[in-house]
Amino acid sequence: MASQKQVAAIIVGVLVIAISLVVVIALLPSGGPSTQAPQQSTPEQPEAPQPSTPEQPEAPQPSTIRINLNLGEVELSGPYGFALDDGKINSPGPQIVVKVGDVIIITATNIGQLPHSFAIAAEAKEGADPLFNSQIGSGSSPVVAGETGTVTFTVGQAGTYSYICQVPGHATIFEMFGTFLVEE
Ligand SMILES: [Cu+2]
Repeated sequence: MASQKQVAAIIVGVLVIAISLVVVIALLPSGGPSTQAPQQSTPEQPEAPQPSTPEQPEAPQPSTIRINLNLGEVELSGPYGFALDDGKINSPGPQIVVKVGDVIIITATNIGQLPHSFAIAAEAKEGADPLFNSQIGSGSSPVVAGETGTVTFTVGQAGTYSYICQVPGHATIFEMFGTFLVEE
């Protein structure tokens, strides 16, 4: 009788230990996924700013540059030149610096008395070909006194160019030009 009770007690003890082990084992894997859950959320957090940071450097690359340029004469007998914003007409005109790929919007107002124009060329010489579709007016159809013209263009190649007035003699005899620098 006593040995049967001992056997029963051992069986109960073994069962209790076995159940305890099952419970412990069941809890251990459940603790595993619970620690994995925050691991999955932390990789998501660095991923979120990563797509936004590549977008930020892309934005400034094609920036839009607005330039207000005045055309006119230093004196009516010459020289002729340009001014940025509401500055004084200078000859040669002020240096303009942009970057490759910039969308350049130039608004040119003739504040002088003679007709003038604007164009970018390889150099300031008579009859120079306008580059990049950058013309405002032309030698044969200039911007007359008091009028305003606008052009939008992009320069695809870095370099040192000239901006000129295409009215015959203005870029050469009357030094109506300036440096147009396009940086990488
Ligand atoms: Cu001119």
